[in-house]
Amino acid sequence: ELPVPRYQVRSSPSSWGDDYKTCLGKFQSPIDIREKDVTTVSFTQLEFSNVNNSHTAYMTNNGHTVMIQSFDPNAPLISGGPINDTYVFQQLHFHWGQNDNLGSEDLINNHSFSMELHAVFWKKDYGSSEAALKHDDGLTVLGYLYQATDKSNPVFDSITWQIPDITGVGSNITINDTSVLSKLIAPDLASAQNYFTYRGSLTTPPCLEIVQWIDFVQPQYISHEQLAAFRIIQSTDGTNLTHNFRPVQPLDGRIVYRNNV
Ligand code: SG7
Ligand code: ZN
Repeated sequence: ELPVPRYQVRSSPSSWGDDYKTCLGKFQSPIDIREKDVTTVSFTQLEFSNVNNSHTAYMTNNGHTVMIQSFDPNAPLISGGPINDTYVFQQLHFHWGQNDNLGSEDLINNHSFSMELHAVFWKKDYGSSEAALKHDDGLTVLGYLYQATDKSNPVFDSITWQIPDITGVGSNITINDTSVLSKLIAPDLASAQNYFTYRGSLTTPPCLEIVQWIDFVQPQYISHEQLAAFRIIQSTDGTNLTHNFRPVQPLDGRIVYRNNV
């Protein structure tokens, strides 16, 4: 079991390092990606498989985010791009803010987006998501930035109306749309190759430095109302989880790459 992060004042991200020394390390996430400082590299094609199959997906309030999982043996896979091996989909989840002007974890040119989706994949060779956590190339996380707008995004039709059913910590439901994973994580072919990538960490304790981050450059959109639905879930301490993003961490000399498209 991983520890539960708290974003309220009493145990805010700035004090995670008291109990988890790794949270003070030199490969922490999120970061501010400065476009003028990135290094452009030509990676091989980032490939997705099994992503467009139908998947029965479950949505859970785990006390720190809304998480969507599938226990399907044909889980989505990724390979290529900055990663050398095959990585297996584990879960996706969201980070949001108290208002639409903030909420994303990674920033681009110091700009916050309104929400960020993280799709977590573990290295297949390690046999399980738990075992992968023990290796410095254990995880790849795909990051998708969302900007709040007036227009609602049909991708969230099967999600936001059911969030009122999972306000309690630990509650979960089945999503009534077997293509929800594909809609959320399979970007169109052109956007899929347009990304930043860097070495970093989990953004919650224990902040393990085992993640190859791949952040898509093209922002997605979500309506103000759809986004507001996320802020009603309860957090572990019983208050509303109004925000759950970690502030940016020092780059400490790391290089951020951009795929040459
Ligand atoms: C989320 O962020 C959770 C965690 C996740 C953590 O709050 O979804 O996942 C589970 C299974 O509770 O931790 C190991 C892991 O995926 C950190 O993930 S993140 O770095 O992508 N934000
Ligand atoms: Zn995350």
